[in-house]
Amino acid sequence: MRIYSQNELTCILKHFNLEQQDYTFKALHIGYINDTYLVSLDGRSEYILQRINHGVFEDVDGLMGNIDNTLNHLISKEYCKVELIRTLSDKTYWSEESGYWRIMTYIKNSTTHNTTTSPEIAFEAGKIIATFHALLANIDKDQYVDTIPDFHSLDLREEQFKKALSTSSTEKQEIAKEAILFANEMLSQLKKMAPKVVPIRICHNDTKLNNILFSKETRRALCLIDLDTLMKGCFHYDFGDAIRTIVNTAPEDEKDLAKITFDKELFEAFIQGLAAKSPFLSSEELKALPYGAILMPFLHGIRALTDYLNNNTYYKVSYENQNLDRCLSLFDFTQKAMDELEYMKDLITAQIEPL
Ligand code: GN1
Ligand code: MG
Repeated sequence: MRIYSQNELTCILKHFNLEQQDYTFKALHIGYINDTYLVSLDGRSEYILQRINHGVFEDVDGLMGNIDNTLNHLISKEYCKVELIRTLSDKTYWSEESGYWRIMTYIKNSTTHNTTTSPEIAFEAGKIIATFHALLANIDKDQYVDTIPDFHSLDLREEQFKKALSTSSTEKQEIAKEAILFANEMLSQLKKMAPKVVPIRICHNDTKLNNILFSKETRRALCLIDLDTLMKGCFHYDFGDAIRTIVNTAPEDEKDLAKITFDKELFEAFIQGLAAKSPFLSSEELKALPYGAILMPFLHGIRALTDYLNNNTYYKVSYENQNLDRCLSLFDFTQKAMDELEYMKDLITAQIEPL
């Protein structure tokens, strides 16, 4: 990540409709895609400034339109409002040679969790995801652009994986031998398991635990952040991304696979959080949830493996083999979720009422 100077960032802020003061900027090394800065005034955090990764998100205008439209619908006393600061010419982002920039309000006294062992946090996560989906249930889907077409398509990820296999070094393939074997086996299993009819919704499409803001005071979940992948999708995508980061108490790139867990207490708390809202999922969607809990860690694992084989061209990595470590850890959780398929089915049927 190229770190922009205080001066450069101050110049960018001048294009936005906010009081021009002596802000300070701190680079936050979060996420694998965008560059994020915390903007503070007199030691108080005020805004989040981001440089959008245009290599990954080609249609920035469409992406910002999706976010703007969604924020107008995420209004409820059970959901904390995040606002986009517009530019002086009333646009939702500023673009110049250095890239595409946007600013959002910072929610005071908020925090995120990379991992958790707390059933209370798992419950809150389930509840806020349910609230988010209930608020967006009747939104006009045609207004949305696909910010990354086929983002969670298994076929696309398989194709990219096969292409990477055909061009990568034999040395890398040897190092990743077991992961490649597992990927091929799971691809054929998941194809057989895929649900036939699942309704399309507007989904967040990246509901990992650290994309949920929590209040430091009340410990309640406040809202979802990182809205770049808001677009059409199936609820089981958002379910699976939450499960892979909540029910597994270890981080996504954990090297010690013995630490990867499928923690049933956390799973149950998350399900109870979903069930705490009035029913919003159809019976087809409920049936697809266990599949989502296996699909999503696998999809992220195969994407990380593909990027490892491609010499780390997509994700930012902090060390050479990070993508391989992420893959192995995500594949390990995939297998652990697979082993709990029947348990998940029974619990979901017992706890969540369909629409
Ligand atoms: C990427 O940069 P970040 O963490 O928001 C990725 C997600 C993954 C995530 C972690 C556009 O998101 O799909 O869940 O890494 N986003 C994109 O694995 O590829
Ligand atoms: Mg993201």
